[in-house]
Amino acid sequence: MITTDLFAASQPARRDEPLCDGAVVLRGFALADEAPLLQAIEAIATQAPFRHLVTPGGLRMSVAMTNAGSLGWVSDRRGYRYEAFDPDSGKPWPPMPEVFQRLATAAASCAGFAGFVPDACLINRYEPGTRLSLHQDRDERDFSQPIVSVSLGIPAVFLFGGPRRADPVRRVPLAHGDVVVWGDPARLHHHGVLALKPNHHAVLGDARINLTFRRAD
Ligand code: MD3
Ligand code: FE
Repeated sequence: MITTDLFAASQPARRDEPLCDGAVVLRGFALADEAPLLQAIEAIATQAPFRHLVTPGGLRMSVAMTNAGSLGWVSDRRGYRYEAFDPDSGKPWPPMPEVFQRLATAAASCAGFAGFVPDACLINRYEPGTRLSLHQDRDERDFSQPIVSVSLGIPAVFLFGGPRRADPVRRVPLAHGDVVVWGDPARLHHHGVLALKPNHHAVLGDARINLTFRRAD
């Protein structure tokens, strides 16, 4: 069919990798928006600097975090929750940039979750040696809403388990520009990130930045 051939000739090949029912890796999906994404992250970090949160148990997280959107994820001795105000400044979190929102909605739609409108973007910054131990994301109101993650900078090995903590864990390498959509029934699967190896990225330096888009409220 002519229209199919023209489309194939004009678009870079999409290599979507389903991980399981509900979860799909969209390789390189964010590359087209690289420059505006990085510019937006820089602007957010100027208003709401990356910081190391403390877990309810009193441990300093090795991942540095900030947020954009009407709600931001925070952790302290009192617990994990979403807050409308940055506890460090008392000001609202920086608004969700348009390029963030558009990318998250488009990725979710590619994965079969039409109409996803995130109200929170948690921004995680990793350096070599930083890890994120196995956990579930359950501070959001509606688990039928997916989470969209965007990886930027140096590569990481993502750990993807199952609904129970003891379920076997797969290792999924994630590179600059990769986007993953995690929806029902993978939404409550355990996941984490292995300690990053020493590495360098031409644009981001010795760092990985991960955006996770959520519908918190
Ligand atoms: C699978 N972040 O912020 S993103 C987190 O790379 C978090 O910074 C990791 O886990 C990172 O909570 C992984 C991928 C991710 C996010 C949410 C999920 C995977 C998920 C929710 C359910 C299942
Ligand atoms: Fe998570």
